[in-house]
Amino acid sequence: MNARAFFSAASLVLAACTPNAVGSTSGGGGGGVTHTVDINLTLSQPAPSTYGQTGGFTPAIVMAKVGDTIVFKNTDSFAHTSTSIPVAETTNETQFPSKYPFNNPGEHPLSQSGNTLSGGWSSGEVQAGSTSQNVLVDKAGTYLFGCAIHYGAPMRGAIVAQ
Ligand SMILES: [Cu+2]
Repeated sequence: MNARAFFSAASLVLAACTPNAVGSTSGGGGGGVTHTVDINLTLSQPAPSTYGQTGGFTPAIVMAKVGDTIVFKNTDSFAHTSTSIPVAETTNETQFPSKYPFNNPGEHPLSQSGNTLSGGWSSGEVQAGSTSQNVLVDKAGTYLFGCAIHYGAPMRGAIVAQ
């Protein structure tokens, strides 16, 4: 790695730790921390990950512990959702499905439902400037999610809970 590349990498790490940077972790005390995931299709460009292409969410991969809370904040200028992808839709449970995964019978991703990782959730439409319901990190595992409006963009992310 040359000096310039190293400096860029170091800057990214610093940005990730700055309280005002998009996406943040706060709280603590008795009940775990709150991870705020920024929703912004323009800001968060597609990027490769072990789960396939992510995009639209920052951080795209959230590392969390059981007892933590996840909230999704829309800093974009139009509506998005954060909607869990049913495990049955994924490939080996670790790859974003290529086909739209949110049209299963009884699923209404544009309405808010669920508040745990293991139970599945959808924020419903989160308007510009608004924040989703709290989603509890209730069980260890890998949870893939996406935006039900712009899944193909791609707008996809993952939560890894330990
Ligand atoms: Cu969207």
